[in-house]
Amino acid sequence: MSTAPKKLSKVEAIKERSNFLREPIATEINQDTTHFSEDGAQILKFHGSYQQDNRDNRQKGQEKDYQFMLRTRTPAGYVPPQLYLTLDRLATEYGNNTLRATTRQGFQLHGVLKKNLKTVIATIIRNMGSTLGACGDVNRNVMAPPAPYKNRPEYQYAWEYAQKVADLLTPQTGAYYEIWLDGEKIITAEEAPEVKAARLKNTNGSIFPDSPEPIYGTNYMPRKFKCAVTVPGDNSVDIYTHDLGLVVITDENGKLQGFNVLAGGGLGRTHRKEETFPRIADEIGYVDKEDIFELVKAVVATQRDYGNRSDRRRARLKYLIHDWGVERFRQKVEEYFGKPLQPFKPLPPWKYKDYLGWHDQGDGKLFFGLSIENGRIKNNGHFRLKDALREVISKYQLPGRVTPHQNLILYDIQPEWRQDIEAIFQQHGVEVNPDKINHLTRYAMACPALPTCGLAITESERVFPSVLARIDALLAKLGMADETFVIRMTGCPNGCARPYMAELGFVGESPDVYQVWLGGNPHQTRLASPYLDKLNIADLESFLEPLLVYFRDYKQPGETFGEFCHRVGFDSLREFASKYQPKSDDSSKKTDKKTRSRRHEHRISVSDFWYQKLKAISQAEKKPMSQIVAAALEKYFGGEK
Ligand code: SRM
Ligand code: SF4
Repeated sequence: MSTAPKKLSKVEAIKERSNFLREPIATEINQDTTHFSEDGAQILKFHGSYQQDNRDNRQKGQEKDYQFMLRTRTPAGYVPPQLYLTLDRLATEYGNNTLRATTRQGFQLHGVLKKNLKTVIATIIRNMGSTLGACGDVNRNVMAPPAPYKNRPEYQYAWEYAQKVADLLTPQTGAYYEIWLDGEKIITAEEAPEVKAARLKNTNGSIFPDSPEPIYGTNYMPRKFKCAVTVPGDNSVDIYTHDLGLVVITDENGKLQGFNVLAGGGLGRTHRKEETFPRIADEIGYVDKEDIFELVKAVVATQRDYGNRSDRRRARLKYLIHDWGVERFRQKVEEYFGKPLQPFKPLPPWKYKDYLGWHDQGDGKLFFGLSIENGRIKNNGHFRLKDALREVISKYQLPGRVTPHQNLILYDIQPEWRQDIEAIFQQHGVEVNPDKINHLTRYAMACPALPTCGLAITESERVFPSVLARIDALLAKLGMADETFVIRMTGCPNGCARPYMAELGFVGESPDVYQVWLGGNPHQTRLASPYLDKLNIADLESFLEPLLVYFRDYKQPGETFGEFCHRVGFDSLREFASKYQPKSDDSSKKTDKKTRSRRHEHRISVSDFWYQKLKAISQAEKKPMSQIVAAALEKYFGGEK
């Protein structure tokens, strides 16, 4: 068997020759071109920007309609008012006039031209923001529950440590400020001294002491790396999907003791490549609070030094843990950590929380969670969410927290402002009552996909509202209008809207065709499984109806759709579906007439005389009126259609 070292991937060489993320973008940004070279586009990611093109405008033989997406690095979703208002303005002046709240609590701005990139990034930095490390092979935005409870110390710790972990793992190269601010260094907040010290402390090779990048070294990480910090019981962050998950552990007086550690979650996969798969994180152990930065460094160093640098499809930490097993992984982490990890502490059950609507934040002020469909902040006809948010945030100077569910929480609101804030949203056609938001939409997410995402195979965000409306209509037809479950869609198998944790997940397979994943649960603690490889979205109703009827008729009290699918198993679902005969009484008895799908029906009017006649025949012959009309028309036209 050959033991020759595997060839490194192309991106490894690009990183190595970039001189710590400087070239070629430092040169190419000054060139009068519409886009960067391939090397430039790769390095640009580390600076928080993706080179994209508007795929709706692609034309054979013509240059692509190049544009750039910018992503903010906003630990725990924190967006001060100054930053929000800046992003809002930049989106209008230089972008596509929308902002997008992401599934990792950041904001994205789409449609920026290369010639404006420097202005846009510099303006973000000058207004309390950063895009450094929002993309690329480094630690990504660190997540934490967005709820601003001032009287619950564990939530404050989660925010504090999300920020500190983000600071610890921020790239240290001077490239960012050199390129975008011509060398001027602007820091919004000073780093905690313990973070600075930890970055320089070497335990058994955990850092490169002489490198400008002590934690990452010349080659950075083999792949993106994702962290979240949460509190016991709060799974608003989808804790099992992160490379590294930390759970704040406090004593009975609310004082921080330490952190439970999970590792090895991740969702990206590739169709027809069985060696790639979504995976949920394992419980690794517990560390005292004094040791938390050493632990983070030890996990990062393990992935940095042993992660796969040859095959980017298999380079995430989840594959290292899968291949090694948890025990071997823990031992390697302990080597860099310098001592054994303590046993994982017991935790209460996880709950998914969306924090929509009005809440007391515990210090006399309020916070307000606003639902944003697919995270897209825009103006569209009478619906003027972008204008409304700008007005509310600038009038009251409200800080915000983007949620992991593409929504936005505004906080530090005086109770007497509430009425006016609601009025502003209502005047702009924005619903403020979460109970009035469609129940499927409230818990659903879709990724951006077309036209901006270069990896999209199918539509996602653009078709999702109509897909949800069709499922809603089907539920109503089946007498299940109150049924709610978590539905997520992505335009490819990378899993950006975390569809593999949903109760019903759609994953783009080929144009108009989606893989269907079933069996996740409402609190996102279990991975779903692939149920169907190819569903043409046109067949959505005929595919779902048998599954929903089976669920309706055989579910246990309180059971949700995902839990039901998991309990009965896919064989049983398939058997039921194969024997299923749609019953006409499903539509007559249980249909909500207003929402029934009428895709193949048209209305005509008849005079009252004919209507009464039809009604009498219908009652006498016990046939629907439509059938009698159809028979009469058939006779009149002699069978031609
Ligand atoms: Fe993602 C790549 C959008 C969260 C897994 N993701 C992309 C790119 C940049 C496409 C590209 O590489 O050219 C997408 C840009 C689309 C566009 O036009 O805006 C993109 N990802 C997003 C966002 C905006 C989706 C959203 O609906 O909000 C999320 C931005 C988060 C942020 O603020 O940082 C986003 N991406 C995720 C998540 C969810 C999460 O992190 O909680 C995942 C699955 C979790 C995971 O990483 O395992 C995710 N994105 C990927 C992958 C697959 C990674 C893998 O391990 O295989 C890619 C492709 C890649 O990295 O090669 C990808
Ligand atoms: Fe693009 Fe795929 Fe992510 Fe959707 S899931 S944004 S299509 S990479």
